[in-house]
Amino acid sequence: MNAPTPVTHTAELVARRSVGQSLEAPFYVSDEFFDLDIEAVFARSWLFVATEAELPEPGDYVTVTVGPYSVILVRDDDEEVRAFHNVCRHRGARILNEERGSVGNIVCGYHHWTYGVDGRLRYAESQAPDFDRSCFGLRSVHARTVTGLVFICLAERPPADFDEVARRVEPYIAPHNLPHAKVAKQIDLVERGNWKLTMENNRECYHCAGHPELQRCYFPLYNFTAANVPPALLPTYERFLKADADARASYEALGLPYAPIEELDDRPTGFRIQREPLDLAGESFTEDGTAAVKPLLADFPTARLGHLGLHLQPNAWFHFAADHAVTFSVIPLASDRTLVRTTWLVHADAEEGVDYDLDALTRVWAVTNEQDATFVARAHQGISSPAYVPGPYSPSESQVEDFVNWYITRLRAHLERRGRQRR
Ligand code: 3BY
Ligand code: FES
Ligand code: FE
Repeated sequence: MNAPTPVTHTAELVARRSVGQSLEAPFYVSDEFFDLDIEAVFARSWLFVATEAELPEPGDYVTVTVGPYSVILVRDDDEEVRAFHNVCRHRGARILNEERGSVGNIVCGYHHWTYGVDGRLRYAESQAPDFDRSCFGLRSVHARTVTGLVFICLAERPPADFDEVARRVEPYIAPHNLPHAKVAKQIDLVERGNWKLTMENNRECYHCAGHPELQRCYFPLYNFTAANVPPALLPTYERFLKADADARASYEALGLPYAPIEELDDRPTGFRIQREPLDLAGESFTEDGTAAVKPLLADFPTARLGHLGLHLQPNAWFHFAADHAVTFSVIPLASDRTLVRTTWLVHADAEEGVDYDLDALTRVWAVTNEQDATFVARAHQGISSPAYVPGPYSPSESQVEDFVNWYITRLRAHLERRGRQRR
């Protein structure tokens, strides 16, 4: 009989991680790493959690669960998006128990302590005369909006580099006019796999043959170069080069930023942004590449401007086309379960059934997500087998490696910090 597998401590697995290949199994399947990921990554990074279009009016709220945390995002009376811990300052009850809604005040259902949408405690019945309400406001969470996208950070001191990242991506995203968008559809998909498998899968197109619908409008060449493009895709690559040259000329003429910025692995808020052409009609993520929505969401004179792609560490990616935007937010639920929340945004004036057909708008990414969920589940199942050993990344998977390097750097920094605090 084989000797039982020795239990290896998380810190040792982090320390011995070898570059150029996928992580060892416990990173994906163990509860210890799930807890460490929440503590070291999700409780410390800026997280993309919602779009401003989900909270159009004062009092509108969305609750977000991140590991043991529950956070209320709410639009206050000054129309700012604020975030608070969803924990009553009386005896701790979770206050808002729906995923979203609209409130005048935030009222705890237990003993009815009543908070304003600014977090201040406004009313607490039958207290002693010297009770000071001003000491018991909701605990706030850092929240920021960047051109219509809502981010939170659970850390007391959030990573300082976010200002710079926001400043650099804003000129790319601003023309897409997200502050004038409405939500056309949101789909929550629970993938049966670890959140890192969801993110890794997003960072490569080595698997894109598994996306027949997406491949029609999206050049499945992500991170391939002339040297390693799959032979079957050579005609597509030729078409891409031509479309790319045309697209660049249009971007230049319109003054649209398009050059890739790629800083994925060595900063707390890793990001990558680039504007690129789409295939076929070149306008949108639809079967034939034509725009699915009129009026356009972006301030563009034509829809034929491809898409702007944004990748953010740790938990998001985005595709902005002329007629709509799609946002993807990834939230770990358990070591083997991950929420992928996809939101389609269209111009607030666009009327469903008149200006767009919801199925035509959402079909490509909805089926692509389902296909990706299958890949993620298969990866998780295979990695759960005792027979799994880490395997090598190919050149077109370099951004998977960037993601994993970024992740390991975050864990190492966290473990060092924890070690220093204990000494
Ligand atoms: O969502 C993305 O960014 C794409 C989709 C296919 C592969 N990935 C790079
Ligand atoms: Fe909220 Fe008592 S726990 S009012
Ligand atoms: Fe995919």
